[in-house]
Parts: sequence; C-alpha cells; structure tokens
Amino acid sequence: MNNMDNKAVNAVRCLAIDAIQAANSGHPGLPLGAAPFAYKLYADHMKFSPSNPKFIDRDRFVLSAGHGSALMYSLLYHFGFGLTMDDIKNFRQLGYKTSGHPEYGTPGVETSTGPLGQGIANAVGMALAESVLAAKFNKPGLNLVDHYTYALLGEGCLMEGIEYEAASLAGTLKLNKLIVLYDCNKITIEGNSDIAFDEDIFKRHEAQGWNVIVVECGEDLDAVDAAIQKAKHSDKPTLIAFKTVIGYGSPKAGSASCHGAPLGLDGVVATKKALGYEYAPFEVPQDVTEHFAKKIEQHEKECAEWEKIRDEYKKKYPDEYAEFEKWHEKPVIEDTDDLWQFDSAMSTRKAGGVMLNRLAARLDNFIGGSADLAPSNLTGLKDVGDYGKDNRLGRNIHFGIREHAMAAICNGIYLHGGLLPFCSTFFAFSDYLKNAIRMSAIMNIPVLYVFSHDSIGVGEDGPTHQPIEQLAGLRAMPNLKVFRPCDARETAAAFVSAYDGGPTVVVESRQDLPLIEGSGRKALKGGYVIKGDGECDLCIIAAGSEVDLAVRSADELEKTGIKVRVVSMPCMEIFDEQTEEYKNSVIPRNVKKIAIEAGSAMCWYKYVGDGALVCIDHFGESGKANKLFERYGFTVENVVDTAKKLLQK
Ligand SMILES: Cc1ncc(C[n+]2csc(CCOP(=O)(O)OP(=O)(O)O)c2C)c(N)n1
Repeated sequence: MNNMDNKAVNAVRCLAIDAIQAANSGHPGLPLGAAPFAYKLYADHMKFSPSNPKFIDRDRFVLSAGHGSALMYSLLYHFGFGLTMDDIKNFRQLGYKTSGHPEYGTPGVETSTGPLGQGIANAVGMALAESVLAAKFNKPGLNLVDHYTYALLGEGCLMEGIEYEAASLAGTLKLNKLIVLYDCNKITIEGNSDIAFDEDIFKRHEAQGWNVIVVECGEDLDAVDAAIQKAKHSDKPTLIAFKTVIGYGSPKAGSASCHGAPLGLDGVVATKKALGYEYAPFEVPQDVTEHFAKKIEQHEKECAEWEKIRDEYKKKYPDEYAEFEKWHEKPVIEDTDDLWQFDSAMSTRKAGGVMLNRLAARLDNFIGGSADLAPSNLTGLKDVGDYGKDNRLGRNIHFGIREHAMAAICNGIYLHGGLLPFCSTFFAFSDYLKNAIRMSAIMNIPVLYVFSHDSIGVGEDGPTHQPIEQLAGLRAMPNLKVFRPCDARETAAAFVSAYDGGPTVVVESRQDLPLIEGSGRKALKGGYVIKGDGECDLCIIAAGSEVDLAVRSADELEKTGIKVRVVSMPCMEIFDEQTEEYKNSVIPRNVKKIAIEAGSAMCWYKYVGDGALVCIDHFGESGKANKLFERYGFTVENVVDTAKKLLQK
C-alpha cells in the first residue's frame, strides 16, 4: 500500500473524529471503518470537479448511510469542495454547512440522507436518469453523458424494505452503472446485525440480478481499487461488500458502542495513536494537503477532458446540445388555454391522465409511471414507449409494486438533473411513499405525485382503500402542495403549477365529477369563490368531489332565502400563502361557515372557526360509493339541515 494513501485515509478518519468530538455528537464508527474505500473511490475513481460541484457529467455519490456524515464532510473538505475548516469545527452546529446528516444544497452532497434506505433508492433513480440521458444524447465517439452513480450503505440500509424494492428494480432494469459500496461491519445500534438480520445479502442481490464482489479486507486499498475497477465493467448493478471493522483503530473498535457516540478526548487520542497519525485536533499536515491537491488537479483535468467532448458535440450537434441544455433548465409550462380545455364531466383521475399527456407533449423530459396501477390511475403516457433495459428512451416507467422505492427513485431522477419525474398509486397507499415525499419537501424539489381513488368514493374496495386521514397528514407536511381538485379544470391547475416550487401531490377521484361553473384558472390561487361572490349569510368551503355537493346544497338553501357563498379549496397551501386581503375576500370573517370534505376534519378547523364540519373521522366501509356518501351525511339534505342549525345558533 502506498504510504501517502494510507496517511490520507487516516487524515480523512481523524478529521471526522475531531469534528464529532468537538460537537460531542455524531457517529464515529462508520467514518473510521469505511474511510479506506471511500477515500479510494474519491481519490482515484470518481469523476468530479471540486471547483464546479455541479459539473454535469460528474459521478454521483450518495451517502445512503447518512449518519456517517462526518466521513462525507471530511472527504469534501480534503477534496476541495468548498467546506471550510470552520465548517468542520462546527459540525452539527446551527448555521454551518456540516449539518447532522448530509443536506442537499451543500456542495458535493447530491441528496439529503438520514432515513436509512432512502439514499440507495435515490441512487437507483440517478442511475436510471443517467441511462436515459446517455441513450438520448450520446453520439458515436462522443459521450456527453457517461458517469457512474455510487452509494455507500451499511446493514441499516440493507435491512430496510425500500432497499429490497430499489435493488430489485435496479437489477430488473440492468442499471449497470450503479455501484453500491457496502460497509460490511456487521454492526448496527443494538449490536451484531445477526441478531436481526442473518440472511445471505450477497445471494439475495445476486438473485435480484446484481453482480456481487466481496473484498475480504476493507483496509486493503489495492483490493478496493481492483473491486471498483471491476464493478465499472459490469453489465449489472454491482454490490461491493468491503469487510470492515466499525470504529477501526478506536478503543471500542468492532463494537456497537462506537456506532453513534463520540469517542471522548482520550478515545480520540488513543485512536490517533493506534493509527500512527498523532496530529493535534483539526491539524492537517502539509504533505497530506499536497497529496490531496494533486488528486484535485487530476480530477479537474478529467473534467476538462469532458469539456472538449462537449465543445465538439456542440459544434457537430447544435440542436441536440441546445435540447440537452434545455432539459437541465427549470421547466416552464406556458399557461395556454388548451391546457384548460375540458368540455365534459369526468373523473379527476381521467382529467389527470389528460394533463399528464399534455405535459408530456410539451416537456420531452417528462417521465414517470405507477406502481402497477397505471390502468387505474390513468397515468399512462401515450405514444412514448416503456422505459426498460432494452429501451432507455421509453417514458413510461413500470415501477412495479414498490411504492416506497418508487417515490425515492423519483427524487433521485429529479436530483440527477435533466428529467422531470412523476409517480402514482392509489391515495390510500400514499402512506407507503410518505418519507420520500417528505424528502422531496425538505429538499424543495418538484417531484409530482399523482394519487387517484381519493376517498370513500372508491366504494366497494372498502376501508383499506378508502383514504380518510391521508389528506390531513399530507396537508400537515411543510413545503408540500396538496391539490384535491373538484373537476377537470381544477385538475389542470394542479398540473400547470406543478413546477412552481417544491413537490406537488394531486389527489384525484375515481368517480366522474361534473364540470362546476366558474372553475378554472382561479384555482391557481388555491381557494376561490366558485359561486355567490356577493353578500352572504353562510359560506360553504369544500374541496374535491364535495364542491359539487356544496353548490347543490347552496342552490337548495337559496330557495329558502339564505344567501350562500361557495368556496372551492383545491389547494390549502397555496390559498394560505395569499394576502390577508384576498383570503378575507374569499372567506368572509363575519359569516358562519361550513366545511365539507369526505376526509378527516382536522385541516378544516382553521377556516370554519365556530362553524360546522361535514367530514369523516372514522374509517369507511365496503359498499357502493353513493350509499357510503349518503350514510356519512354527504347529502344535500344533511348539509341544508346542518346549515339551518348553524344559522339558528
Ligand atoms: C429509517 C431509519 N430508521 C432508523 C434510523 C436510526 N439509525 C441510524 S443508524 C442506524 C443503524 C445503522 O447500522 P449500519 O447501517 O450498519 O451502520 P453502522 O452501524 O455500521 O454505522 C439506525 C437504526 C434511521 N436513521 N433511519
């Protein structure tokens, strides 16, 4: 082993443990054990440009085991990504780039990680995106897109169900430029991983269509090097298991107690002694700095090579290059009338299908699919083919029945750059996607989630398939737009605004819904008066299929001389962001209010004050949809009755 490499590995290790010690919090086990192969990867394999962390053809690296963030920051520091020593010294402190877990936005961090298993599924999405862009843009002898996606994980990620799903799809799709580095130390928080996880991970991955390489000694940099080299030539995704010792070099090496607790000052000193790297906290010796500087120079040169390819490509294929650039820009959906054109009653899932196709026709990089429910979600894109191992240019992705991975893969597709992903399933199963949706919201990335079968309107499938609390749950999530449109035109609003910010969820009906007079572009304000914009005695606020009920109830109440306003509220989050003046002009302060929605009442209290609620706070039942609506009070009769009682109060 080259001495300088060895010293550099220890530099990576020791900066990480110094940072953890200063913070008196963090996870030293992984950085100490995984540093050799992580260093080798960054030093001699990955293609990246520290001066331009967003270099378009860079290899992607995902620290799926996000608790090992100190390793990542140490690597980013040494490889010159712009983290300062001050950032390292202030690991996990407010206002620094070295947050507890890696956060998207820090130069060199491709995705936020922390919830185990999300990162590896993100990496599958990134590798998938690379395969699409390579197939679309590469020309003979001119590979504009040609990079790998690496992910680092431990037993934690491997135990998560999402990893099983993601690995299974990656194998099926033969995403051979995905290389997963497994820090095989057989330790998790509660002890030896065998206590809960003794399956043969290697055979499992082989069965899932992976190439598996085992490196018996993770300390052996030559073996590490050879394994990564081999993986790069695989025709399948590769899992490289590096057998390591958690907390290598520390007094607690090999035990779970060094997974997530600082080593203590004495522990740090003892570790450095054992490693033969006895420098003061945060001290980086000159020869180490020079060594990394050389590596950085090599990396920059490699990226400069790509620039030559790009220049030649640009000259030979100006149109394709212009398109390549366009795909990497923020999408603009020009709001033209044809997007809003709907002439008849239809389910909002059907309208959603129309809108998906309208977007697909305008955005050539719009891609996505469903978890085996496309014929029910109505999310198939027409005439653009299916994505698969033999057709990287197809735009319908069959995610299979893998909801957890599907959503996280979409995050990865978006984060890679170049593509705009959507995914879909029944709304009741949105819970399976929830952590990935949360990650989209935390990262503020515009992944589009299309959920059909929005309520008890599903009918016969019964309570397992009838969402109740899902709307309240997702509406409670910060930075997420949840649309529940009342008709086809409001569905258009959801899709038209899908790229205005972070993620969007569209919740669609199974059953047909009439076009409501007055619906349309106003929905872009989140909530608006759909009927009765003058003085009123009562304001009914509703969303989705219940807007029609609100309108019919208002008609009935007006016959008795009660003036009613109906507010349609397709997207609370957008409405809540409007000016006070606008909001008060829509929902008058001084009149009684009723909210109607076939879902949990929780999110409606903020609008109705001491008014009334026609909602559902219990699970549904199997039966015909109209019978269920009737049973739970979604009738004109009940709304009229509720209104009269409220007005008499
Ligand atoms: C979804 C999720 N569940 C639980 C945790 C808490 N957690 C963080 S690390 C860890 C154990 C990880 O073990 P391993 O991947 O083997 O890492 P190592 O012990 O080698 O550092 C757990 C349970 C988490 N971050 N995410």
